[in-house]
Amino acid sequence: MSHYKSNLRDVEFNLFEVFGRDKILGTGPYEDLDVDTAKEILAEIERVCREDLAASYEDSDRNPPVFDPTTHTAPVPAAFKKSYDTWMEAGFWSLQTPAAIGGTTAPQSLVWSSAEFVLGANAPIWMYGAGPFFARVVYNNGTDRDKRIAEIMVERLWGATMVLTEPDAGSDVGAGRAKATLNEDGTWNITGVKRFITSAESDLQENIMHLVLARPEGIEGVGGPGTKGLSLFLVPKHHFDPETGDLTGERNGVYVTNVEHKMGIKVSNTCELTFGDPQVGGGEPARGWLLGEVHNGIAQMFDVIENARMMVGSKAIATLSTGYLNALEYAKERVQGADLTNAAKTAPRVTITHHPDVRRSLLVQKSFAEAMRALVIYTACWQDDVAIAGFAGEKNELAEAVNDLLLPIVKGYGSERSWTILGTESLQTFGGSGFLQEYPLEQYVRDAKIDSIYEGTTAIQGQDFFFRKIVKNQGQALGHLAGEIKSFLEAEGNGELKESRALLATALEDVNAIVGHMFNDLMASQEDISNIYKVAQNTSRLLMAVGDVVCAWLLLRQAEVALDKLAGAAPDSGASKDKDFYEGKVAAAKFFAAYNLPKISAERAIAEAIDNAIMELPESAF
Ligand code: ST9
Ligand code: FAD
Repeated sequence: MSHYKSNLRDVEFNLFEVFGRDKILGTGPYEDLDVDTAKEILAEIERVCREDLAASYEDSDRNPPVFDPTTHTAPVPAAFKKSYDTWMEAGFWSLQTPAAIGGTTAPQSLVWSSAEFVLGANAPIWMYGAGPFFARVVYNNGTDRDKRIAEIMVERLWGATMVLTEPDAGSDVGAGRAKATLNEDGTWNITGVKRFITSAESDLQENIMHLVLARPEGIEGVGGPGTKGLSLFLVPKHHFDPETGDLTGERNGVYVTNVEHKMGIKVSNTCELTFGDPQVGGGEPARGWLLGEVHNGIAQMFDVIENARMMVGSKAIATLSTGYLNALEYAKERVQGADLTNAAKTAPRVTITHHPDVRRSLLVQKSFAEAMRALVIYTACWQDDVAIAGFAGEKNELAEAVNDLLLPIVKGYGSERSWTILGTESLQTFGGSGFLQEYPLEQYVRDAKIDSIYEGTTAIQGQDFFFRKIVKNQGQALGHLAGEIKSFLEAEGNGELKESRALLATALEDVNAIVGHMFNDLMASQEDISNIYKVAQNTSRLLMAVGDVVCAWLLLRQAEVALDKLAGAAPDSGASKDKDFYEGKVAAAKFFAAYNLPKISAERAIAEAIDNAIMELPESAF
């Protein structure tokens, strides 16, 4: 039986009943895709994930790859390889690969909806299989030479990596010391040691293309300090014929010199990668090409990072959803204790779903999982708008900015809420059994913890959210989002949601006040720079508070749709068939608003009372 429990019904509800994706299919860039085909794609991906990809999830954890330092290899377990091959042969990777290099044009809302199934069933398959997605960045930023390399990466389904981190350069990417020197033939030699590089070694592909940030040396005007002095190089594991893609048989001097032993996602090789060390491998130089022949590495790498941040948030949220559905199944079967209303010693024992605290816990899980699924798909809808404008030869700056604003919420808020709730609620629902390897929960918790760390820790997401996505953007995207929520509140809604809407209105006011307070502290830092510490004490708080508000709003939007369906008001009402589903939607929205939104007033009070006491405390007093 599969560990993976999906929620295809809710994915379709979001796409076609809430966010109106049917309206963009059959037109513009998506002319060749209709609703029925989109639904078939979703259903088939869901099946493959539940049956084939999930099959190796547990085995990959119990029998992780073993690094051989003599050969610099770390082959993956056979069961995982089988799942990986099934996924790549199914060809759905093409949905996120440009048509110009062998992909298919599909809306990002469909891509990220289906990604949930892969990321929930066996996320490392998505990561090892991301080569064609990386090819998109190579293609979009590349010269003709690079565009051909991108084609080869897709044709031959090579692996690819993003190579930023070094022992002394984690969050602070700009501290990276790896160097690049120009050769006479226009290629570059890379030297240095990178660490924590995902998918840098396996036996899954014939070649791996590393996208490496390094600092050019000896060229005037480039290679200065910080992130802006970094350039992006394409560095293959094996050299190849740039016309045909055939391997030349020559090894490039980039070797994996360690694979980390980790808490979770053990099958996803996390590698130390050594470039151009004469003592390592055959001592060959590590040769590569400068992407696009321009020194614009950090901006190019952010094309990868933005996509990977969306992926990491989606991975966490997908794990919470399957965690919840496993917990729900268990709770419906586990008999323990009597109903609280029957105090007799001989009272019949009931399933734990009869206990108020278990119901509370299940609704915490359901409401967050469904709210954050909506958050992912809503964000992807803005990406659809960006693509639709691009197809028409235009630029939709608002859609770009709102997508940018939402990304740290998907990544930072999504991962924090998911990993916490998986531990405190989903695993907890199983009691002692949750602690056992017999059930998938303990692996889910271990596998999801990384999501709040890599691709920028939550602290980094909070700073990105406030300083870049709000201040640098002059509040335009946030203003637009707040405006959408306000319009929702002002529109005549279903009376049943009156109290929830009132809670949302107060919470929106509270986050506006937190933002205002942070702006004041920021202004005050021009007079006294230490005020910037106050701002930075509130950045993660703001990220989480806005996440709660957006999620509450999305759930209430869903509840409005559900109430319409239940009342049979909408012409295509499926009320009787889906009664439980829609009632669950209304209940989740009301619950989320009642249990979370009042806390934002307390967060506001905390934010407004921030002083610099913690910064003045001597380190020795900690
Ligand atoms: C990692 C990998 O952790 C984990 C999992 C890997 C799985 C891989 C496989 C799957 C992924 C598939 C991906 C496929 C890709 C395909 C795509 C297409 C479909 N947004 O503020 P400044 C830029 S990897 C955009 O001064 P500092 C911008 O150019 C390791 N751009 O920063 C800016 O210039 P300007 C992950 C942004 O103080 C420039 O950077 N590591 C953004 O110099 C400088 O900005 C991390 O994530 C943004 N949000 O540096 C590091 N932000 O302003 C975390 C910056 O002129 N640390 N830029 O526009 C940070 O993010 C830091 O804030 C910092 C600070 C390094 C940016
Ligand atoms: P640090 O940056 O040292 O952070 C330590 C703590 O300090 C954190 O809590 C952090 O939030 C906090 N902190 C640091 N700076 C600040 C600040 N300015 N303000 C507030 N708080 C701060 N990297 C790649 O390049 N490619 C990969 O494929 C890749 N895959 C990974 C896979 C795994 C399993 C792991 C564990 C890591 C991977 N990484 C990868 C690296 C990952 O992106 C970094 O670990 C992450 O960005 C944090 O860097 P760090 O570990 O050096 O922690």
